Formats: sequence, structure tokens, C-alpha cells
Amino acid sequence: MCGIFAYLNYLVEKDRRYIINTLLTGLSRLEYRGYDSLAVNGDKENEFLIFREVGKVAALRAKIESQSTLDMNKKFLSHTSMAHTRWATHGQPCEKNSHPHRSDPNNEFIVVHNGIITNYKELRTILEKNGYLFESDTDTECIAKLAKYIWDNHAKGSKPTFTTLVKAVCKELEGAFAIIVKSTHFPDEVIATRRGSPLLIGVKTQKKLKVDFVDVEFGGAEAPAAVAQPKGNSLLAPINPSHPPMQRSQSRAFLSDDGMPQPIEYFLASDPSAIVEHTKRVLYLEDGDIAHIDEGELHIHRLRRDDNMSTMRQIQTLEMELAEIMKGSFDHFMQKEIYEQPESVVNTMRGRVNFDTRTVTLGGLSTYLATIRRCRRIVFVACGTSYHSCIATRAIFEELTEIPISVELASDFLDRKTPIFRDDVCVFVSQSGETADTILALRYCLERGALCVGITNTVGSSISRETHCGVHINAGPEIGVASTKAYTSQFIALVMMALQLSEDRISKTERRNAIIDDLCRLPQVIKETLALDNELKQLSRESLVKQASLLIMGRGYQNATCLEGALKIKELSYMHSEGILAGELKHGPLALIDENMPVILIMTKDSLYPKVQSALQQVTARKGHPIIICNTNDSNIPDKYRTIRVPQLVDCLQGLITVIPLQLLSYHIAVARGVNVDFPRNLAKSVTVE
Ligand code: UD2
Ligand code: GLU
Ligand code: MG
Repeated sequence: MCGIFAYLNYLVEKDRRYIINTLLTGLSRLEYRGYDSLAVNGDKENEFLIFREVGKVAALRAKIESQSTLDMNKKFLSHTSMAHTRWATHGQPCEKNSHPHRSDPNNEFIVVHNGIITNYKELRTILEKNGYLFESDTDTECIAKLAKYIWDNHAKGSKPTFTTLVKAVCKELEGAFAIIVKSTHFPDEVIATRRGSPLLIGVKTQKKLKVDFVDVEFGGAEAPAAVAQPKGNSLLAPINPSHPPMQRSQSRAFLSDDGMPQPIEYFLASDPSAIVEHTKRVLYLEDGDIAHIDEGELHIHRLRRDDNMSTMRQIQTLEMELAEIMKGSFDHFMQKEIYEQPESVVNTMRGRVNFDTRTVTLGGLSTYLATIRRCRRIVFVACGTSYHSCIATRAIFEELTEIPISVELASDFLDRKTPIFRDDVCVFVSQSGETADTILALRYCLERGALCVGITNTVGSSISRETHCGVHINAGPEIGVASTKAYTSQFIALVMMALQLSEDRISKTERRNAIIDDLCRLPQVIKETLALDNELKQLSRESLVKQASLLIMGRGYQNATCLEGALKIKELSYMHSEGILAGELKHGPLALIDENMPVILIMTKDSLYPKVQSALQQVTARKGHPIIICNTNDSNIPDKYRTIRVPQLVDCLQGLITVIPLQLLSYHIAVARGVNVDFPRNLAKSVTVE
């Protein structure tokens, strides 16, 4: 795991040797892999020394010790320093990519970071456009550059405070982070903040500290009290056990009892193991907390939810520009997101699937695997597209884990007051992590003592926070209301979960290997499928735009694709569409078929192929003319049928590919019908009402 460690001493004299040693020991306490680096103050005012080394902490220690010009006995009465051990998500493990990252050669802002900034590409593009030169391949670097950008854009007399500045930076960041920021503009101050990734602060003093609740610095409405109680007791320390419950509208300050400056040391880390040897008085930061340490005092501010950024005009321009840049050469976000899938599926698997050893490791589930394997059944709960991702993976989940699975629509699950027990595992799938029905179902299951697992795209969302554990799908921000890349990423996250749960089943090894090998091919295969775009556009204009209705049929693994495809058509083009299980045809839907009813039939090569062929016969016998989605290598399809040919994958992953032509078709039909694709009528991106 990656790690952050920082050390501050105020009015406590320490020499450089002690400081460096403290940092190195802190780093070695954090489980590390990859490489390490740290920054300490130099000899001159406002100079940071940065040491980087690829490999173990010992190598870093040796490197620092070999610096003969460094006066290790130099004393600092007050000093701030930080260190980082990196688990690379963006860019190779090498010196250039190691933290801290800087805003510029003068280190006006330096940052260490754990986590992933999912919108770093867009930020980087805009910052580069504004003349900021990037030095690494990391996502982290955009944080430092962004801080400087915002700083530079304030006129001389009206520069922001350090806290305001970091708040403004955080507002632009998407994804997960714990960061520590240091700046030459605010010597000896440090800001630490987090969203999704852990960060805590240890405090060491001789005298007592008092906790004060001060009104927010800029007045105005702060974020309303969060619905969820923070997990656990965030204030473990005996700093002031009798403090009143914290109001979200206040900022907390930890001050000396008598108001006089007092000697104090602070230890910041991503894990308590690096702190315990120094002090037991620790404070866990919560998401959105901004900790500011200055002159020995610690102030905790809240990131405001609906900040009126009137003092920060350039941020708004930044946001507008960002939206434009993000859309790039695409006409709509939805189109862009469909095209992003070769990349987003990789992000979902990054650091989790090892294609060489054919293993899957979901960090978020690791400590819960045994419990999940022991459970009586797994209940999936979701709405809309997320529900379809559960349907799509149910069969492979059952096959690999041999645990009974049920899939529930959240609203119906609640309506039925479904019985849930302590030995159930409930999995909640939601792109935004804020879907109201799903959250209510989650709380219902929490009350009944079930283990609750989240699958979400949004770090820090309600579902991510309130579940016991889970998996972030890391698909990057999805802006189009109709979900596309989140569907494929949820699908993959669920398959990865099934793979990991079954890793102890030797009998499934061959099957697992086949799946992992095809996961590796996914980006390429998705690209090949996207190449059908022009053909699909033409098809939609020629045969579908003017229709009143469209039936999409298939069975087995393709049932979910039918449902999802029909949902896309409905929500985007306002055309009636239905996903039909081909096995059910004769029990009713066949009555709809005649020569005028448009039908798409999904007939890919898996064990159910013969059964789908018989469905095709049933349809043609009623004069239907289905368009057939089939595999590129399928030579059985008579020429009279119009086909959409997609590459073949192992049966349980095929749905990741067959859904893409339907995403594109629905997009083109909607555009041709003049619908605002990114904002279809009556729908919202995340449905936060019941
Ligand atoms: C974590 C880091 C990632 C990288 C990686 C290195 C975060 C958010 N992720 O990814 O950036 O450093 O480690 O190994 O810092 N969780 C829930 N409910 C949900 C989703 C997640 O409780 O709906 C929990 C999950 O159990 C875990 C944490 O959130 O404790 C992070 O989940 P993740 O899937 O991002 O974890 P991981 O290990 O892939
Ligand atoms: N995403 C950052 C990087 O690749 C930080 C990784 C970490 O958490 O260590 O540098
Ligand atoms: Mg959680």
C-alpha cells in the first residue's frame, strides 16, 4: 500500500538527523512497495530538499546518508517535513514520478498524495494550455500546478489564505485523495485534507490542549450536517474528552490552554501504525476536512458544499473551460463516454488484475473475503443500469462462487420488506453512490446486520461511506445522464469480485484463467467494436429512427444486454423498446411479431446458441426480419439478415461487447430525433429522491 507521512515540530528543537530519521522510520512503518521519497527544509529560507529513490526505504536512507555536504546536525526550532511511499497508478515507478510533486522549480507548492485523481487529464490539459509545464506522468502533479494556477490568478493584494486556496483546489479534483501541501508562500504551514483515502494526525505536547469551535472564517452557509454519522469515533484522543458534538458548520481548533504558544509536534500519516510510536493522541480526518497547521495550532475546516466562490472568479472560468475541454472533439458527453470505454475498463482493472499471474486483488474486499465466502447467500440490490450489471454477472457469480445469488430492484426490495439476516451479504451497486432507493435499501440491510458491500464510481459518496467495504469502479466521471462506461466498469468490477471470491477453488482455475485472459483483451476488442460506429449510424437512420417500437431479444448471458439496450433506447430516444428473454417468446411476446415490428436479436456463440437459433426461426416464421448481433467469425447466418458483427469473447464477458452497438444505436437514434442526448427529458443523473 501507498503511504503518506509528515512531521512538524514547533518550538521543539530537533536536528536534521532526527527529522530525517523520523520520516524514514515513519515510511518504513507503512507497508511499502514501489519507491520512496521525502522532502525536508534546506539550509536557506524557503528551500526544500527533496530526496527520491526507487526501491526500499533502506535504499533511500543510504542515499541520504551518502550526501556528504548535508549538515545533519543543523538544528531547527520549528520545521515542517513530509514523506511519501508510492504505489503507482499513473506513470512508471521511477524517480521523476515520485512524490512530492511541485508546482514549479521554486517549489511554490509541493504535494504528496495517496489515491487517484480521475479528472487529471482534463486538468493537465487546461494547465498546460495555460503554460504550466509538467514534469511527471502522475495524476498528482496537477494538484500542485493547479494550486499555483489559482494562486497566480489572484491579484497581488487579494491572495487567498492557504486554507481557501486548498479548498479551491479540492473543489476541482475528482477521485480519491489524501494530500499534504506545503508552500513557500506559507512557510512552516501545512495543509492536509482527504476524500476517500485515509489520513490522520497525531499530536504530541507536554501541556493540555483545548478544543475550540470557531465559526467558519468566511461566514455564509456551510455544508449542511451530513446525513451519515461519521464512522466510528473520529476523536479518539484524550485531547478534550468532554467536547460538545461537532457541528459541521463550525471549524475546530486545537489551541494551547492558556493562549500562549507552546511546544508541539504533529505526525500526519495515512495509517496509525506510523504514528503510534510517537503519540497515542490522534485525530482521524473525515472526508472534506481541511486541516491547517500553523504556529503550532491545528485548525480543522470543512470543505463547503455550495461555496459561493465570488472571491474566486477564475475558478468559474476554469470550470467552464474544463467542461468544454472534457468534451473534446465529441458532440456529447455520452458519445465521449462510449468512446472512453477502452480506457475506462483498464482503469477499473488497474492494480487489481495481474494478467501474468492471473490473479485478482480487490484491496477494498481483502479483509472481508472469508466472511463473504461463508455467507448464506448474496443479494444484489440496484436500480436501472446498475441493476442490469448485476443481472449480467449473476450467472458467472453463481458458477464461480457456488453461493446462491438473488438480484433485486431496490424499490421493489423495499416494498416487499424482503427478509434479510446477519449471515447475508448484500451488494449495492450505484454509479453515483447517491441513488436514494439503493441507499434506503442499504440502511435497511445495515439495520438487519448483513455485511454490506458497495460497488460505486464515486469515492466519498453515501454508499461508499456507509457500506462496510466495497470496490470503487474507477471509471472516471460520468456526465451523460445515460450510463455507458459505468455499466461496463460495474460489470467488470462484479466479475473481478467473483474471480477473487473463487480463487480458493482449484476446480475453477481453468475457467478463471480463461476469463482473466479475455479481460486482458478487452481494450482492443472494445476498440474493434467501436469501429462499427459509422455502420451503426447508417443503420439507425435507415431502419430505426422512424419506428415506434423496437424489441431486443436474447437469452442467457445476453439477457442483461437486451434489458440494458432497451433501457438506453427508451431513455434517450423516447422510443418504446423492450428487452425480451428469447426463452419467453412463446409465452407472450411472439404475439407482437409481424413483418413491421423491428427486432434486434443477439445471437453470439455460447452454449445457448442453438436455442437462440430456434428463437430466430420462431420470429422469421411470423415474417419478422431481425437484425442480428453475432460474432465476427459466425458463418451460419443466412445472407438475408442484416448483421452487426462483434468480436467473440468468453461467454460471461461477451455482454461487455454486445452492449456497445446498442449504446451507439441508441445514441444515433436520439441524435437523429433531435433529443438532447446528455440531458434526456424527465431524467436526472443521480436519482436522489425515492
Ligand atoms: C486503494 C486506493 C487507490 C490506490 C490503491 C492501492 C482509495 C479510494 N483507493 O484502492 O487509490 O492507492 O488502494 O492499493 O484510496 N469502499 C466501501 N464501499 C464502496 C467502495 C469502497 O466501503 O462502495 C471501501 C473499500 O472497502 C476500501 C476503500 O473504500 O476500504 C477503498 O476502496 P477501493 O476500491 O478504492 O480500494 P483499492 O484498494 O482498490
Ligand atoms: N496516483 C498517484 C501516483 O500515481 C499516487 C499513488 C499513491 O497513492 O501512492 O503517483
Ligand atoms: Mg465504506
